Amino acid sequence: MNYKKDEVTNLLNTKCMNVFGCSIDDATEKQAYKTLCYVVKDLLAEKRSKFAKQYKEKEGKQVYYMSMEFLVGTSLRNNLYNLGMESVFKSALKQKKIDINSLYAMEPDAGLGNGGLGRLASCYMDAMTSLGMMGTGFSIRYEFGIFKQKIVDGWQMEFPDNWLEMGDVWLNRREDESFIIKFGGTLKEEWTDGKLKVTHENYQPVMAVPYDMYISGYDTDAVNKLVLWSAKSPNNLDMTAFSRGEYVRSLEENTMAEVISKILYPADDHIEGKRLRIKQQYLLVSASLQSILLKHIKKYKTLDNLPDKVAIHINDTHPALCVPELTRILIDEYGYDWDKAWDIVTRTLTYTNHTVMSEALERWPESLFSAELPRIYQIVLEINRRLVQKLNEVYPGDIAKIEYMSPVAHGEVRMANLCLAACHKVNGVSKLHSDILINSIFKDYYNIEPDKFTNVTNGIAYRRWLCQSNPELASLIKNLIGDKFVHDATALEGLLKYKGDKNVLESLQKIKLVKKQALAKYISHANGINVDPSSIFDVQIKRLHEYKRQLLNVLQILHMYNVIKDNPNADITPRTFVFAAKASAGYMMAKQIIRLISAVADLVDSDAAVRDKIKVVFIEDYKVSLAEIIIPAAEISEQISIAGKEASGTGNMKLMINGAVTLGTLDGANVEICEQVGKDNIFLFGMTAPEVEELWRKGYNPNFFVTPELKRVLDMLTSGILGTRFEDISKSLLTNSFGTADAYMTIADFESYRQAQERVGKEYLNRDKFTDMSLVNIAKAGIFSADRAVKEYADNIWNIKL
Ligand code: GPQ
Repeated sequence: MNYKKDEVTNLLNTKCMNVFGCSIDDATEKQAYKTLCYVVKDLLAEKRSKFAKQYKEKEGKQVYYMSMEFLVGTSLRNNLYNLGMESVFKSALKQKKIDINSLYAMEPDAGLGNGGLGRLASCYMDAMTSLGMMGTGFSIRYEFGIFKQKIVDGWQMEFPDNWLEMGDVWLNRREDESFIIKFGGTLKEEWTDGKLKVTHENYQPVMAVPYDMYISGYDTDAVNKLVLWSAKSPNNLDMTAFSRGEYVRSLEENTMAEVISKILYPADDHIEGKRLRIKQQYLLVSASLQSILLKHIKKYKTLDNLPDKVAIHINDTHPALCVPELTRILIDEYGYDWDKAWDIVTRTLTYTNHTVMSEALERWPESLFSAELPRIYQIVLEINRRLVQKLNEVYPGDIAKIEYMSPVAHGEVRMANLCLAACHKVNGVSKLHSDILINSIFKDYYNIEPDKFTNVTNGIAYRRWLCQSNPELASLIKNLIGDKFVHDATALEGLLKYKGDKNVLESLQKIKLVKKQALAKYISHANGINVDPSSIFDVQIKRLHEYKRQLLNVLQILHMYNVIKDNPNADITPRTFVFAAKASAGYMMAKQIIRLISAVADLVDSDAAVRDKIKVVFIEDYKVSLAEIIIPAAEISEQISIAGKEASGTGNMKLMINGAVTLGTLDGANVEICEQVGKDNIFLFGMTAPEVEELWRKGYNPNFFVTPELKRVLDMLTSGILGTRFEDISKSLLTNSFGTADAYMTIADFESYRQAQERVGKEYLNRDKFTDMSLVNIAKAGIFSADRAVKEYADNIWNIKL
């Protein structure tokens, strides 16, 4: 948008006067921050209204992206960048003696997600908008997002994240557009004129109130919306109870209703079968679908053409209730018969799977499901009945197979099967992951409907992760190859011609040093530790999960410690190991691993012979805005999950585009990163997914893989040298009860990892060669852009012409 400095100053003054009754000159810092956000929000609103009008006239198809998580992070800088107005605002504020960076620093992260899945949803909103698509995100306005993490004596402590205090500036409440959601109750069935009518009675109504957040895109006319539902008790409920003299109960029910959108469940890649969680899911699904259908009917006067005008995307199974809820609304509220309703449902819905781990595949006890959602349960049973009938024709008599594929079996409702039965497209999130889906867990569905399955490898909003968080690197790239890459990430390949160019390599090294210094400053402030910016910055930043194998990293550090202790003059390239990770609050093993990382950090630091060679830092409270500081400083990107378990990974892509070289297994999107950069520009180690499978089949006993070096390291876990004795961790690795020891094959991959780490240390010494690797990684990262991924969704899944 084109505004002059004086016009911006006027906007700020007027807004500040209207909201706070003072000019921007007299505003407190908090008032200045809010004023700035309100002004930016107004600009987005203006753009949005033009965009929506254009779109309405075009009658194009649009996407609704349903997700229980959107890890938005901060919005202010991103919005200004996208509007192309960062510098004009910066100078207008500067004139008022306000540093825009200090206002940026006041913005809390909107942490409405746990990790990769939620961040992906936000990256896709950015890309849809940048591509000019009409896309709306739907989620929940959690009053408390992902918890704040503090490390106290090495242990993770969780604190509530009250983000709304400063973060609500971006939200527009639209109370008038609320919907009633019905929980519990009973069903009354009546036959009239040969037609069954089901009435839902005695339910507890909860009101879903929408809050809009504008989503900007780069250099585009589009502005999209993320709609966040908040649960509220409908007032009439209080009044009836109140008038019966049940004052306390009425207030109790108030809080019961409002508790639904109170807090984000902090479990990642793992289900928690809690009653409140299914209520959250139904609130999201029912409110969103009611609003989509109402809007559609207003515009087209019919729902018959819903699949032509609307794609509704289910982001993992968390919003899988879309399947029965859309069926219900069409039948109960719009009078469709089953076949017609089901036809619309199946042609409208699509589904992405994000994991193959069985503990993350959602299933609900039938008893809980039917009590909370009686009508939905009834519809699920009918979907199941019809499906089983059909499967019986395809696989006559194969009871085991049919049971495996059923949405309802063994007293449970299985959400993935519900999606597979209903959605017309299903995708995994990397080539390897999508292959595993069709060859293993979803094989039986694939065999009957192969065309339903496809792959879309994940992508990232690289303008945030490169241009905004590493402007130094972005500007070097611009000087070398022009600015085409800001629109089209594949243009980064132009950098390849600078391979081996001394000047360019030196510039890259300088920029990396600047970013490492900035991170060192953050660490010194946050952890009180001084790290050496000339050491290798080796980072593993992601959720803490056993399958991601932070433990493998720590064991290797202990091994390096031993090497240095044995020979203080050993040829070890100085290294700073950076960890950042939140553990799900109830995940004890993950918390112990954090405790272990801290203990190893202390051990290393307390030893004069070691401390100058290796440093271990655990940075607390990992979140989007912290990732934006760590990633540009990274040189080694640890992507070391056991092969076959990490569906894709997206941190790997963010690190790569900032010039970090991957040290990883052939898992998830690492496989495609390797394809892009070639084996010489990545440090690979470990078993492949088929090798892992094969070893399980043969029978895995970790004890056979323990080398003398590793034995020494494992003994340290329990010897007392670390202060605490880590008996549980040691047992989880070694005690082979019922074949469950070392479930993530940390021990089997240790030796190969150790050797890869040795190579990293050696190759880093040849700075130009290493920087060349880094350059190739930047140049080849373009394919991992969210723009590319969203285009593939539009083409292959949503059937939207761009
Ligand atoms: N992922 Cl099922 C999550 O972050 N949370 C989840 O609950 C599930 C998956 C991740 C997955 O582990 C990563 O490999 C992916 O890159 C990411 O989703 C986005 O697809």
